Amino acid sequence: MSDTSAATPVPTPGTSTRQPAAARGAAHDSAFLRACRREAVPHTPVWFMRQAGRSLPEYLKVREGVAMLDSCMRPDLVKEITLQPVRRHGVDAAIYFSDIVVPLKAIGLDLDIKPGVGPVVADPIRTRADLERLRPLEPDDVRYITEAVGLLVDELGATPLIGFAGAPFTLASYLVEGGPSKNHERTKAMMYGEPGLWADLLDRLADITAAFLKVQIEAGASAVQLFDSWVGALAPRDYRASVMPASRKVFDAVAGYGVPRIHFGVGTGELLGLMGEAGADVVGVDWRVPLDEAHRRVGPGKALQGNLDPAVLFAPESAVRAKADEVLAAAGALGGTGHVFNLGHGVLPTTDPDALTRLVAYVHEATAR
Ligand code: 1CP
Repeated sequence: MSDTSAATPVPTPGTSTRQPAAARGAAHDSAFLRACRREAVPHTPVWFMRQAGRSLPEYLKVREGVAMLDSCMRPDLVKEITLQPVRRHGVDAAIYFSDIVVPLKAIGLDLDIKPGVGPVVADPIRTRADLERLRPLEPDDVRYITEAVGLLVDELGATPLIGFAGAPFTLASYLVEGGPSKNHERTKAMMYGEPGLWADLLDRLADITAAFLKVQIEAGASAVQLFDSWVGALAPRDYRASVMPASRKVFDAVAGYGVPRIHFGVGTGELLGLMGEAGADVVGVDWRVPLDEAHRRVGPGKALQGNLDPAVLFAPESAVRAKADEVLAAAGALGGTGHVFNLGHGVLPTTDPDALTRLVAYVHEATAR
């Protein structure tokens, strides 16, 4: 069900009166948004998950002495870090610099992002009483995001800005486990053992996630991506019964804005059809399933994003080009549009940034029409 009130966003008092839809207008005809809408494109658009951050020396420099979560709350830094890969690589879209745990921090949870580890939660969410700590997210909790998105949209002009959030399952995994997890034991124990509590947890996270995406869209983001990075740990039956309702709630909540909604996870070959069904306009595919097969699994009417193996960037340039050609050839199954070139997961931290720049130029050149 779509939230119809979402169609007429009300500017937050005290912020710019610029209409977000108008701000987005400059990017409307960009190759990226056209591909998401499956319209004809001048070339296949390219961006990279985790294009900002770790792999860039200029990122490491501006982050010196600033903790990860603190950097997410400083609009000046967010703007600079988001723009760095756009300037350097000439990618077709910017991804807003933040993290999937930012909305959880914003509602007051005691969590941190530990260098070399990832998000760590001081008191994990494991009981019904713990749910009370997951209060709704209000736009005022994340004013710095409204401000930073506004700064970015002004600066980016015709380059679209992608907003993002973590999906309920992936957020729940961090909250229940207390940090990164390989097997998601406690998360699955709750899902199978206390289905009522699990459903309520995911429902609260869906509301928080939807509110977080709305803030970014209302401030001017041109597209949104829902990262369900770890949902590939589930079988389709469990995904459909225990996760899809919450992810669908998020997609439905932002449907009224008309911005493309991208849905991404890792190891999700068996879930691709369901991830499309959850409400995505664009389905992100990791490197394990070729895009022609992914197209068959997702079905018509949806664009695909992906899917070069991030490790390929460590091979010589001729090999990178050959593997990029394979991705582009498989994307041919989509019929000439509806493909956003990306990696099958985030840029690995030790990737040579020049290899990324060369890849962008190569994809543009190879697909110029
Ligand atoms: O100090 C640092 O530089 C810490 C590294 C780092 C960075 C640069 C973290 C910690 N988060 C981020 C930024 C970030 N996180 C972005 C914006 C940058 C960009 O994409 O260009 C985005 C989109 C995310 C999203 C994110 N955070 C995801 C989903 C994406 C994915 O790769 O699957 C996940 C799972 C997280 C959690 C997280 N945050 C940071 C780390 C190291 C992790 C993963 C830890 C784990 O393995 O569980």
